[in-house]
Amino acid sequence: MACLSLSQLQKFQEDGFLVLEGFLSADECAAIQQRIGEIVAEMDVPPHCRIEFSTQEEEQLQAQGSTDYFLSSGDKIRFFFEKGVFDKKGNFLVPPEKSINKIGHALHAHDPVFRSVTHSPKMQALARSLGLQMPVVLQSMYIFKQPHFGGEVSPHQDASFLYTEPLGRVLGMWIAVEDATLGNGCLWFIPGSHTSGVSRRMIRAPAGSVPCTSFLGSEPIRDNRLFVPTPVRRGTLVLIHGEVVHKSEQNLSDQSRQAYTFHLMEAADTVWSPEN
Ligand code: AKG
Repeated sequence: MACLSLSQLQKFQEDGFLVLEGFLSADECAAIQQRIGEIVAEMDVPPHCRIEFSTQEEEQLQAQGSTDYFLSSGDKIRFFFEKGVFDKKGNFLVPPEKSINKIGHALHAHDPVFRSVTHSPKMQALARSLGLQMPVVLQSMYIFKQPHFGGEVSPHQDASFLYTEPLGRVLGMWIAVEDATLGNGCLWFIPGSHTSGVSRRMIRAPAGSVPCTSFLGSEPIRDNRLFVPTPVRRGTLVLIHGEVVHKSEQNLSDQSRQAYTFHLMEAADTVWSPEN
């Protein structure tokens, strides 16, 4: 199952994404959720969420703190929150475990459960069958898509943030840890949208500059009718080409839609942009 058939490989090349049902068992998903519960129970709330701000200057400092926290999270396990879950003093307005948007970006490096999922023999077999020779893990995330208010992820291409030369070297492995449905914010794709480059690139500004990032180019307004919903059962792995356009909608249902995702890069003959 971890080895792709010729027709699966062709489908991935045509569409820019591929659904692999039953990649993880229910027990493997339950072990991931248990570990996430432990990590959340030990969570430290980041200082920029605790700052009480009243002037515009303080508000700016808080925004700066939150961007720094994000940009320096590549080798850490850090917590990112939904909007409106803290009061002005940084106290939770909802139970802490319901406040998190995602955890990133190095669960695969620091946590034994996520390390073993990311580097499992079946994941390695899958990477081999995709023809990867020197796969490196760029980042990992646990996405909560909380019931009732889990935020939308607007249409994007992953290579806008994980840019390489040449393009076509980045691959997302997205695993549904819970059922992902039309109601709770499943992924949507524009099939075949991975073949015409990237429309925008996020560029990191030199250290100390404000703002810390900017975009080259812009995300075009996409025709919503081109998006195809991809509801999947718990344990399904969705392969995501680095340039395929995808999104997910806000979760207004009463079911969460948790997912573990990480990105691989083929390192052979690839330049990872230092501006990422
Ligand atoms: C990604 O992993 O690139 C995504 O866009 C994930 C979006 C989601 O899980 O809702």
